[in-house]
Order: sequence, then C-alpha cells, then structure tokens
Amino acid sequence: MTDAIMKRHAYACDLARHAGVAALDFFNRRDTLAVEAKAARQDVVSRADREVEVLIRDAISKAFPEDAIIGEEGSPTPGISGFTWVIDPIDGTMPFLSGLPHWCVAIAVVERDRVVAAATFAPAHDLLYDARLGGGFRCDGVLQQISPKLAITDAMTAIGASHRTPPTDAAGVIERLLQAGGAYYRSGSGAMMLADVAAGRLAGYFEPHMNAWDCLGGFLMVEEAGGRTEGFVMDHMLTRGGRVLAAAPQVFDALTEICADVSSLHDNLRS
Ligand code: LIP
Repeated sequence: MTDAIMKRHAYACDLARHAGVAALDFFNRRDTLAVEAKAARQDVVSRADREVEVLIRDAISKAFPEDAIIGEEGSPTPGISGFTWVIDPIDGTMPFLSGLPHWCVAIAVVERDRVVAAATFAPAHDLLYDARLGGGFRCDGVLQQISPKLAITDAMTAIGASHRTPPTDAAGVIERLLQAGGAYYRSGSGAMMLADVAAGRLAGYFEPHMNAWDCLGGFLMVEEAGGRTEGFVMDHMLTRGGRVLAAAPQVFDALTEICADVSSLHDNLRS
C-alpha cells in the first residue's frame, strides 16, 4: 500500500464528513431548494447538489492539485498524477428532497484502472462507510467482513432502476428474485445500498445501469468486505457507466443467474 493511497483514503474520509455537514444543512432547509428535472422527472438536481460538489472539488484541488476529478454535476477536471477522484455530492437525490434519510456523500479514488479508496458518508445517520485497497472495509470505523454463510434467502437484495433502462429490466429481476425466495429493497441511493451490502445488511445489489460516481466506491467496499462484484472496464465505467452487480460471496452466483438476461452492453440506454 503506497503512502499516496493512504493519504488520499484518509482525506476522502474527512472530506466526506465535512461535505456531509454542508449537505445536512441543505437537507434541513430542503423546502427552500428549487428543484430541476434533468433527463427525467425522477432524475433531479438542486442547488444543494451543485454547491456541495463545488465544496468537494475545491478541497480536492487544494489538497491534491495534480489529481483529476469526475463529478455528477460539474465538468471533468483533468490531472497528471494518475489519480482520479470520482464524486457524487448527494447520492439519493430523490430521498434527500423527499425528506427521507437514505442519501449520502460518495467519494471514490481511482488509480489508473483500479479503485484504491472510498468513503461514503450518510449524514442523516451520522454513518461513515470506507475502504482502502488491501486495507479492508470499515463501517463506522470498525473493520467488517461479510458472513460467508449469508444466502439470498437470508436478507433483502437491493434492486436499482432509472430512466436509462427499460422498466422490464428491473421488473424481470424482481420477479425472478422473489421466485428464488429472495426479497427486494430499494432506498434510492445506490452508493448507500452498495455500502450496506459490504456491511452485511443486504444480500446483494443489482442495477442495470449506474454512473461511475454512484457505484465505484461501493465496488471496493464489497470486495474489501469479502464480497464479489461483476467485472467492468474502468474507462467505459468512467465515461458511460455500466451494469452493477455486487453480492455476498454465497449470493453472487444466484444473483448473477437471476440477472443473466439483462443486457450488460447498455445497448438499450435511454437518454
Ligand atoms: C441515484 C442512484 C441510484 C439510482 C437512482 C439515482 P442520484 O443517484 O444512486 O442507484 O437507482 O435512479 O440515479 O441521482 O440520486 O445521485
């Protein structure tokens, strides 16, 4: 483990908490926020998303001026260090604006083609999930591993969906999951649901298509917690997003079979 990765991991944890304070302030006065629909009525953004992302970007640029930054709301910032910060200032925008607690600040650090650090802070729960490549997964500062005995019938499996893929994709997976004796769950924050797979609270997570800022940190967390994730090509994920499947070790094969006929090529992405 290099010193450069350890420094970025520690900074990401502190920054996620710091940005979370600002996000929580917006959450507590969310009725004052003007909400804009982006590509669909369920794909929304407010001043809170934009201002928290600026806060995060400014902090990273001061601390690591040679690193690249990719965020949900702003334009990419190029870098020359080989490290890229991938950020979602408020993941779970719909729950956030609806007054539900299931939302988070999601920060991932990529070194060339691998995720090396992740910090996801849920301000309404005052809960930090974090992971470092080779350093394990922590939930509230406690190193945790997923039980190797957890089966798909022992917990809920989260299924995400968005306007970007046909409703039949998620509906078919939910039907087959129920037929397999599983149960489905969705909170609206993919980053937080992936962190809860790592924390052993969910058996697995599937979404036909997610953006990099919603899922990259969660991939590292699940793997560092002893879970399994579906492979992806980093450049494709950073530029176009991709299919997400992550699960407890004894759940992965069953969930992969349940989701087998959902395209992983995103040939049916809708704008
Ligand atoms: C959300 C994702 C979630 C997806 C939602 C939405 P946002 O991100 O975390 O996985 O199902 O449609 O895209 O838009 O709240 O940052």
